[in-house]
Amino acid sequence: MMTSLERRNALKGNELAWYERMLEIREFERRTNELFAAGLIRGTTHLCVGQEALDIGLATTLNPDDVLAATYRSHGVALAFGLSSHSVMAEIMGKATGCAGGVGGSMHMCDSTVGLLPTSAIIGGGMPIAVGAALAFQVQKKKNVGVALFGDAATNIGAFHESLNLAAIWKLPVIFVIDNNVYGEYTRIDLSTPIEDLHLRAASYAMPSIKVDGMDVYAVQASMQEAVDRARRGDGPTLVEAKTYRFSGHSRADQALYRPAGELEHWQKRDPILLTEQALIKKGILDQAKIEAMKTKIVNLVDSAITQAQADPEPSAKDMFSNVFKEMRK
Ligand SMILES: Cc1ncc(C[n+]2csc(CCOP(=O)(O)OP(=O)(O)O)c2C)c(N)n1
Ligand SMILES: [Mg+2]
Repeated sequence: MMTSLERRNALKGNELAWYERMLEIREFERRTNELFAAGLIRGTTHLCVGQEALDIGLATTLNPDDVLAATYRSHGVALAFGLSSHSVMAEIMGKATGCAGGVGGSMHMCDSTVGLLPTSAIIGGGMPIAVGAALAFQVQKKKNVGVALFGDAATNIGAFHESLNLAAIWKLPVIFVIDNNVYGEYTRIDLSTPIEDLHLRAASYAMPSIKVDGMDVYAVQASMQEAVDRARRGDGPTLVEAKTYRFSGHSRADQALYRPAGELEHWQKRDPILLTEQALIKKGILDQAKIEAMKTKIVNLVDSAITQAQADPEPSAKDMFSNVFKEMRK
C-alpha cells in the first residue's frame, strides 16, 4: 500500500500518471453515484465530474507542505492529493478506516501528510482558514503557500471579500482559486451574479488575477505556477479563476433538469480527460492499447477499494468525542 505522500509524489513530472489519476477520480465518482443511488451509502454527496484537470493542476503545482482548504466537492481533490480510493470511500461510507476516521463523511476529506486541511460544507469557510495559514507561514518566514479552492457562488459571500482584502493589505502568500463551474446549487451564475468573469473582482483589492481554462491541466498548472511563484517570492496573493463545468447535478439526487438544452453537451466536448488524452496521444506517450489497459486497471482498483471499505468496521460511539478538543498534557 502506498502512502498518501507517495501517491502524491508519483504525479511529479509524470503526465501519464496525471491522466491515470483523472481516470481514477472519474471512475470513483461514477461508483460513488451508483452506491448512493442504490441506497448503500447514507447522507449526501457532491460529485466533481468535469473538474479533474483542476484537481490534478493543484496537486502538481503545490508542495505537500503547502496547505489547501477546499469544499464539500472534494473527492477528486483528495484523490489528486494522494489519498487512496479506499481511504476516501471508507470515509464516505462512515468507516473507521476513512481519512477522518469515518466521522466526517463525503464532505470532510483531510490528510495533514499532504497538506489537505479538512474540507468544509460552509460556503466560503475555507478562505479565512487559508489566509490564516498563509499568515502563519509569513510570520514563521516559511516559503509555503496557503490555497483556498471554492466555487463561483462563494465569491458573493462576505468571507471572500474580507479574505481578499486582508491578504492584499498584508501581502500574504495565499492563492484564491475559484472553480467557476457555472452553477451554485440549482442557480445558474447569471441569475445570482452581475459579472461573468469573477477574477475581475480582484481589482477591488489591487490583487493580480488570472483567468484560466479549467478543463486544460497544462493551463491550470501554468497559472497556478505563476501564482505560487509570486507568493513564495513574498509578492502576495493572486486570484485565479478556472472556467470549468459541473457535469453532474449539485448533489446526490439532483438531475440538473434546470440546465439549458445543449449546455452539458457543449462542455463535454471539452472534457478534461478527453483533452489530456488527446494531448498525450499527440506527444506519442499514450495510445489506445495503453488507454484500455489503464481503464481496466482503474476499474479494478476502485472496485477493490469499495469491497474493502464495505467490509471495514464502523467507528465506535465514543469516537464522536475524540479529536474535538486538543488533548492537553497534564
Ligand atoms: C454559509 C453557507 N451558505 C449557504 C450554504 C448552502 N449551499 C450549499 S452549496 C451552495 C452553492 C455553492 O455553489 P458554489 O460556491 O458555486 O460551489 P459548487 O457547489 O458549484 O462547487 C450553497 C449556497 C452553505 N452550505 N453554507
Ligand atoms: Mg459553482
